[in-house]
Amino acid sequence: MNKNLVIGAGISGKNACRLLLSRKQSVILYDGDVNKDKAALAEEMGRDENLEIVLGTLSDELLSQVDRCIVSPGIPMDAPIIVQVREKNIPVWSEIELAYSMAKGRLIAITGTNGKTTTTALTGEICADYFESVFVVGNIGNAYTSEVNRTLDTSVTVAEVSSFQLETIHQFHPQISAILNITPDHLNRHGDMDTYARVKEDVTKNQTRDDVCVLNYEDQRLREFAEICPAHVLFFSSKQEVPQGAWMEGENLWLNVDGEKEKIINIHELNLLGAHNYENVMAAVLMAKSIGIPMDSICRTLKKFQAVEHRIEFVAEKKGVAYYNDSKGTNPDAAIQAIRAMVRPTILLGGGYDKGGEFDEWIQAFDGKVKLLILMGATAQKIGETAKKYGITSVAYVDSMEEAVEVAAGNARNGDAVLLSPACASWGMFPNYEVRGKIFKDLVNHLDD
Ligand code: UMA
Repeated sequence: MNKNLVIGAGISGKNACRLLLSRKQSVILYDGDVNKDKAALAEEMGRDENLEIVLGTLSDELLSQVDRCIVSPGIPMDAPIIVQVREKNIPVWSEIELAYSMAKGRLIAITGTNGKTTTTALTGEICADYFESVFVVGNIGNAYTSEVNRTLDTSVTVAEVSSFQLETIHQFHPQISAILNITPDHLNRHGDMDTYARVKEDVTKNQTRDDVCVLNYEDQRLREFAEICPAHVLFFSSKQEVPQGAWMEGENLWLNVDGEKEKIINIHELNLLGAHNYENVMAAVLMAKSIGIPMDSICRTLKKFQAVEHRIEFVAEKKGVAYYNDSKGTNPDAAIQAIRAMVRPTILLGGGYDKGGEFDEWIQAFDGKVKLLILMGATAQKIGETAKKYGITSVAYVDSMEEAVEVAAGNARNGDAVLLSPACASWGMFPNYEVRGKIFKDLVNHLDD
């Protein structure tokens, strides 16, 4: 009895496992992939006597020894192993719930469909420039459980949390939360928009009036959610002044949290492009102010902060063609922001894993800028059909990133841009969007100057 079952031997599962073993708890590490190397995995986990590794099928006998299940975010709630666990009434905890239950210090949790990674990285950097002990964790690629043993009572942890991670939280309680926006994504996992939105809103479920929640005023759903949000709400808006929060007016960002209007910064002092990024900056400033960081310190960090990798990232100029990597554009809404940020005629590389979404709005946002659409992956045909509906006929279908870059380079002329912004997840062709982006960058960097 009293064993933990950790499901998924990826970044989250392995770190959850290490954390539990460091606390002398017994763990069964389970992974559905029977092709994983069990011996190598055991070696990697330090051959602990409290650890048992199971691949493929988990026997009822082993399951009867389990009293808590820690689930990796990539495992859907209808996966057979989760059904098996739930039938036995074993509580299912998200990896971030486990981390939260053991971590010390204060927590900032950032969610939303797009902009999470940039906002988390920026908030983390603002905090790190002011506080002694700061950790940046979560969906950004650094499992929360990997840092728990280093947290102190004085620590501030800044977590990027996805809807997958929020699905199985229980006591998870950030002092400051942010929901940046909610647009369709991951509908194949969550079913419908309402369920997806509710999961995101759950980041606030244990918050009280003593806590802060930062919300996007321009998102109708979030503006309505503010009425029932249990935390004290601060808004940000790229369009209009808000009574409590931050907003953009002309070229300046403004703040009003204590009844005093205060200028944050002129947008030209930032190294980030586009209205969506100014929203991310405002959200980060509101969170930083709420945790007690003075404006002069916040502004120093804002002025030096650079865009994160894979998010409208400039790669290189080759033969007068500018190449951009937006591999993190894993849904239409994120990809819309990227195409809007382009000022040159653009060859656009898109397509990937099929999450069940629609591509109409993305294609409508092309605004005559896309001179060639190069498509790959499971969604290629669906995107191609949608493009045809809107009169876009300059479409090429390719089977690999190598071919995509070759076709792009062959068709690009001096003054054009080539943008990888797939509007789809990478799964099916790549293990994750980072690998997809790195392969793209590598291919671009090898093109002739
Ligand atoms: N597996 C099973 N059964 C299944 C599915 C997967 O056993 O039904 C196993 C796989 O064989 C693999 C392991 O589970 O060994 C992978 O687990 P995982 O998919 O949860 O991935 P991790 O490596 O733990 O990474 C996760 C996040 N991945 C996902 O949510 C899909 C990472 O976010 C995150 O950085 C990491 O935890 C640390 O917190 C990535 C992501 O794509 C960036 N996130 C999505 C997004 O941003 O859109 C939500």
